[in-house]
Amino acid sequence: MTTLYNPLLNGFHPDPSVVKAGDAWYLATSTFEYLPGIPIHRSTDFETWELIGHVATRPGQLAVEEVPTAGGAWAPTIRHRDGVFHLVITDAMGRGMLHFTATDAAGPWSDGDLILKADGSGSVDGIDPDIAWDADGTVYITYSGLILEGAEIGQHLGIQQVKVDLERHIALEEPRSLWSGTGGGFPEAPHLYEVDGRWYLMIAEGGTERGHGISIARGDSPEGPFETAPQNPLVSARSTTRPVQNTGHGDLVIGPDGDWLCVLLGVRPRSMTRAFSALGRETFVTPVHWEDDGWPSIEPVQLNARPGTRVEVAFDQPLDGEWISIRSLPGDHADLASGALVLHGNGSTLDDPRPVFVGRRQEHLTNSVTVTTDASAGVGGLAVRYDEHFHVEVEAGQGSVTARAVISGLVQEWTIPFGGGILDLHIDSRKPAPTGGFPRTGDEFDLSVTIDGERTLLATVDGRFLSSEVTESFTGRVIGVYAVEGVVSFQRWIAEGDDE
Ligand code: 6LW
Repeated sequence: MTTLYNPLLNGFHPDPSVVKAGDAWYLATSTFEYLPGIPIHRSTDFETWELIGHVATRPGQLAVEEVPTAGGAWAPTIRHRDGVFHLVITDAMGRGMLHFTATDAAGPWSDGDLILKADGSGSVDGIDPDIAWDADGTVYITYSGLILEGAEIGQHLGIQQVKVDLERHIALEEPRSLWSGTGGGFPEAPHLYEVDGRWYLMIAEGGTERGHGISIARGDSPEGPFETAPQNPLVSARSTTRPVQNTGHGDLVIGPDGDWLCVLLGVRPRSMTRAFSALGRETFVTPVHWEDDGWPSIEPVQLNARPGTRVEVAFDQPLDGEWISIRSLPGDHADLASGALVLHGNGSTLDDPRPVFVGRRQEHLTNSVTVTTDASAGVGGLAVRYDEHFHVEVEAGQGSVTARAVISGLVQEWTIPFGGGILDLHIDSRKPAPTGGFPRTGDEFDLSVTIDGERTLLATVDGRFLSSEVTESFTGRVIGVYAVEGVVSFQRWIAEGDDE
């Protein structure tokens, strides 16, 4: 039973991979269409995690500018060898399967090299690459053989492996199929570990939803053959009422007290049997025990929510690394020269692939954000975004303030007149109002505005529509400011929330 806070990383941080280097642990997670991409968090106690940088901070490292919703940076593996950090990942529907290196996990990281098929005809075709070395220094890339493009898009070839020349970044053979689980759908997230002379192949199977789980097999060689563990799945929340669901996609590491730990993804759904996960897939941790028979057992994930937080930003400093933008870098949009955050609209709205938007992950299930805004010379506001098809916002400019809900093409607006000047925009995510019966949704949004000291509730919107179960997006809620036309300045951001 871990006494560590769980989630380890609040807000959408799926597909975690962890490595120990020196006296610290480093976590890498997925970022999909957002930039900067692939955050690296560091801890010396597995309790407090600090965002120390990102792998993808420069144009060209990932090609997410054009990726479809939830394409982009999927599922990294981070390892450390001979003083060098290695990170492999698939830039899904972008560049392909990539290998990045750095001597400092905080960066700068390399530009990223494509891992080519043996015939050099393009990227090895698959997701969730793992990188491992055997005693001879042979490099194994083991991955999930999901075809992402072409006529066979969506076909799944199971767990695949190639030996790779890491200098030339090319496979040395055609892909070989390995053990691919116990029959669950979507065998993915493979990781190889050599423990006491045996090679263990751990994977996720069952899909990243409620059927998700972790299974393991072992053999005498990194190439297999592998024998499946008798007690698979090692961990899964399927068919349970545990507060952390969808647990899977894990990576193993020896923790601070010398015991093994598994970091993995999970969600915290709320409501009734369907239940909705507003924050998306977060990073959790759970203890691992090696049994006498040489097989590991993994404990069910225990929820141990962190205390609430309050973030206040006056925009008089450079933006910290928690700010992210969509298929573009925050620096492409944020003008901080005046001591406020000024955004220059270009006609793009939140329905478009690259809006003028700068935001932060929603990290708490109950959350309030207020931003002080001057839209006298433009149109823009405060939004909660899941993706282009699912977002809610409070928008000011051109003589009015409008609350808007966009739900997969359905749009509803609530508008009041506004004479111009500075105003506060508010979006609160809160538990649903009691109905006397079972809850029918996970949360509700209150969309409000304060003008000349008077706060007005413009609309209340059901939060279920901005959840991973409804949107089918791999990400999670991101709350941010945006501009559509003209110049909009934001002077103060206050976000506070907790997980009560
Ligand atoms: C990731 C794969 C997965 O590559 O979804 O469902 C993909 N699990 O392991 C994106 O998170």
